[in-house]
Amino acid sequence: GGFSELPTCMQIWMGFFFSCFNTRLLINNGHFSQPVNLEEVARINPEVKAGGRFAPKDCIALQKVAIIIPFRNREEHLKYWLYYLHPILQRQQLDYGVYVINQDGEEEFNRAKLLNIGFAEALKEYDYDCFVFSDVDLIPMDDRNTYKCYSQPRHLSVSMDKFGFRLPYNQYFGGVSALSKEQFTKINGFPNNYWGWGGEDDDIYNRLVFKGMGISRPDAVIGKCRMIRHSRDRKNEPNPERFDRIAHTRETMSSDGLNTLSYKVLRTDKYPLYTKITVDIERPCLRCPGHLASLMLCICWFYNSCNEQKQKKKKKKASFGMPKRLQIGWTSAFILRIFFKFQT
Ligand SMILES: [Mn+2]
Repeated sequence: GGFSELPTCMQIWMGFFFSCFNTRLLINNGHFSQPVNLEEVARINPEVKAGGRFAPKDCIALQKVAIIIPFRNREEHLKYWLYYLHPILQRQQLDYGVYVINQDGEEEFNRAKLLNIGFAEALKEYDYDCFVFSDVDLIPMDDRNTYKCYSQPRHLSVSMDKFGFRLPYNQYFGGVSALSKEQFTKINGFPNNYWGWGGEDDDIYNRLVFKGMGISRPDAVIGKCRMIRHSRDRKNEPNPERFDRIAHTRETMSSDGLNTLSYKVLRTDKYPLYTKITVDIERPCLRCPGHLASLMLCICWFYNSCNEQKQKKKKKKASFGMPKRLQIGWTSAFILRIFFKFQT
């Protein structure tokens, strides 16, 4: 028989009962204290292919799911995530791939932009129709919380231990969420301009509402999950602009998102349990000293060339064709630029 004769996958609830029991047991007893050995995890998940790809063998999965994890310096959490999630996702009989999008450099963390990049990069590799966006430190506690897409955008991490197993507020869309390709493109993806902690999830929520969609959620029991405890990361301070930005989603969503996404892939690593894509996410930074100096340089150069033309008309020749004050400005900008280039 050919591939096309395979039946469609059905989730087997009896297996689910035992497995969710297992997962709960492991998480409750372990509390993320025992170190995880990834070679061991790969050994006990032999069906997972290079780059963290899996598809059920004896049936056709209902959806092709890319799991996107925004990432920087959280190797320990990633190990736990892979250890817990690979068995769950296989039991859920998904055709899936795991993409860890690693932000290069020392700029403020930009979760939403990394998620956009994950969407774009995953699609280059395979014809995914569903995208699950997950923080690296969130582990579901119930197998029935399926990492797939629904007719409405799905919020999966609805009762986190961190918030006393409740939703912190009704509009909350952070943690783990799932959007189909259509839902994602309909809202022009996620915002690219949220640097630092907070706000981007509320912006995404606004986008969905403005495009006439509602949020689907599992119930509070199925939606239970644990967050691995951690202190705030360096370079992920609360974003002071976030309240202002959230208030203007309606105006900004069409000009900030998938259609304005720009980044550079620095490297792609195919590990046995995941694909790691390291990206330069190109912060447009006019306030940075280096950029400020470049800007001054540009202005001075323009000034200079304009002046030169004037001088030519007057047929008068001054040194560099510009006034003394500008000469000083130009030179100091040049020195500044070199100084900051070497400093950073
Ligand atoms: Mn966290």
